[in-house]
Amino acid sequence: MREIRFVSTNTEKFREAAAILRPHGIRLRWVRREIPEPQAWTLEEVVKAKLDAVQDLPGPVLVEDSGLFIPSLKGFPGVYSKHFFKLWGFPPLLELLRRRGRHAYFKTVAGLRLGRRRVYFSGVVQGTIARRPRGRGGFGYDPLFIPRGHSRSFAELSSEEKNGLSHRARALRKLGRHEKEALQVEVTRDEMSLDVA
Ligand code: ITT
Repeated sequence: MREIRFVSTNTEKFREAAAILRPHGIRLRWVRREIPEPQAWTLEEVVKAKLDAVQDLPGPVLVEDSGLFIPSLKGFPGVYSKHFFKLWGFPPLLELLRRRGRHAYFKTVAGLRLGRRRVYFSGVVQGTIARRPRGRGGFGYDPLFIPRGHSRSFAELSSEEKNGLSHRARALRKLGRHEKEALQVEVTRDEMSLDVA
């Protein structure tokens, strides 16, 4: 098992990420650290700033930033999802959406630092905003989000079901595949150098 440090303040996020990456042979070690998020227009910019802030940590380090984007609100709360949720919760969103389109998507951008190299992976899941919060599972905006092709919200799905189709899972599975390929290249290189030796 390969070990990667995962820096976040969010326990649920860590739990999901750990479960998603375990089948890829990656064990996440949680580093609970609050990283001030810069005012930015994109999740990518936030993730780059987060990686800049964890340079003191040794070994491979993973950070991610996620947001709920609602096109009829010009993408809001998007990159501001965290602050909006903390300050206001669901009511103003539901009020704003009374006469607007309810299409929404969740997006995750994950950034992995490997020595001096950085790699980024993103994942998106499309869906709609429920008329009222539904379900007790998950966290954050989960009770509001109904993934496309389903009738239940993320908070009404089991954690296995959410991890089967979530934005986070889509981003982190790409990372898992990338790491596996990178490892294969390393092994092949070692075998080649053994042949040559
Ligand atoms: P970090 O310390 O890792 O930044 P965080 O909870 O602040 O943890 P984000 O900034 O990525 O994480 O999250 C932005 C907001 O979106 C925040 O309110 C989360 O609760 C919410 N969120 C993130 N992922 C979610 C998910 O899978 N389901 C529901 N809400 C989610």
